[in-house]
Amino acid sequence: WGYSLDQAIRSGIENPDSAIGLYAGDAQAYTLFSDLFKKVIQSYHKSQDTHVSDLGPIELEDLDPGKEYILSTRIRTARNIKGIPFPPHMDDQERTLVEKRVTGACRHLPPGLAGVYISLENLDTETQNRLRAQKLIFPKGDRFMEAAGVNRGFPKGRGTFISRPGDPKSPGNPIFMIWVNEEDHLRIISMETSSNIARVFNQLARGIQSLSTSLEFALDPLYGNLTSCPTNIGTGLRAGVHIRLEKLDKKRQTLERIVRAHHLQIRGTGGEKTRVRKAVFDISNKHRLGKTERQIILDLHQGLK
Ligand code: ADP
Ligand code: CIR
Repeated sequence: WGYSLDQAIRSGIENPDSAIGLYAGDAQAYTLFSDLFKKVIQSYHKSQDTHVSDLGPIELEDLDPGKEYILSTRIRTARNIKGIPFPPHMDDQERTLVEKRVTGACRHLPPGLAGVYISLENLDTETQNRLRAQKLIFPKGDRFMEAAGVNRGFPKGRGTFISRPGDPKSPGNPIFMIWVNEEDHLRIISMETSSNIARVFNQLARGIQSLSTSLEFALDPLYGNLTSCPTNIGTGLRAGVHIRLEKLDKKRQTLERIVRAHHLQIRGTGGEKTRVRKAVFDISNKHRLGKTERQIILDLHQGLK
């Protein structure tokens, strides 16, 4: 589909401080440039296992019902629609097509997940700021995504499907949403202001299962779900919490040791490549391939505990 090796490595070339620096503009990139991709995948996911999925319901104790440490839980996965180039290589028409397909599929979501689609085009600044503060919409991507071509035409053809625009009365204020045409065609997200990881995961799994019956996703027999960034293949799952750790904030080496031992990763309070503010860490699983979704959630729960 005309996506070249030069394009695949451009973000890393332009940003020598990249952690990965490699992007796939379509599903074929994974096979055409497999010599390079398989090395990056092996080195990041530490796995040569074939992708296996388990989205069955999970039961787990709530780690911190009193919200002493854990402020919120967010679990997301990434999907791309089969037959359409991925965000680094898609054009305006393809973005509109993805929007149509996703909003069409959302009409078949189970009643608890039904909601509205908010296009990022023509949003006034005040609404934009409010939705961004609630983490419901996404900003234009950073310099890594810019160099990869993901930001072309932003905000045209981008938006968020939101299940319930923040009902402050429901426990944990659960939200189910889909970011459309951010770094992948779909980022399917479940979150709430609680540490009830099982509830957040079960809601996400219901959403994924429903969407999978209406949309055909780009899937590889070995690598599972294919994504723009090779760190997101497999389950595509990033399950994490915002956790305030004031004491460990002063003992970063100890925190990093614990996190590494449980195959977790630390991100900043505002997301990837941001700073940790007021000792609020984003702690989530690092590997997305080689373990089922269920195993990733159980390992996260154990590590946080
Ligand atoms: P992604 O998870 O999509 O790979 P980021 O790390 O940039 O990308 O996170 C996306 C957004 O989600 C950021 O605004 C980040 O602050 C927010 N976020 C991540 N984890 C949580 C959480 N547990 N609670 C609330 N917001 C979160
Ligand atoms: C980079 O290479 O730094 C960016 N493209 C992001 C890669 C994925 N994030 C990560 O490993 N933390």
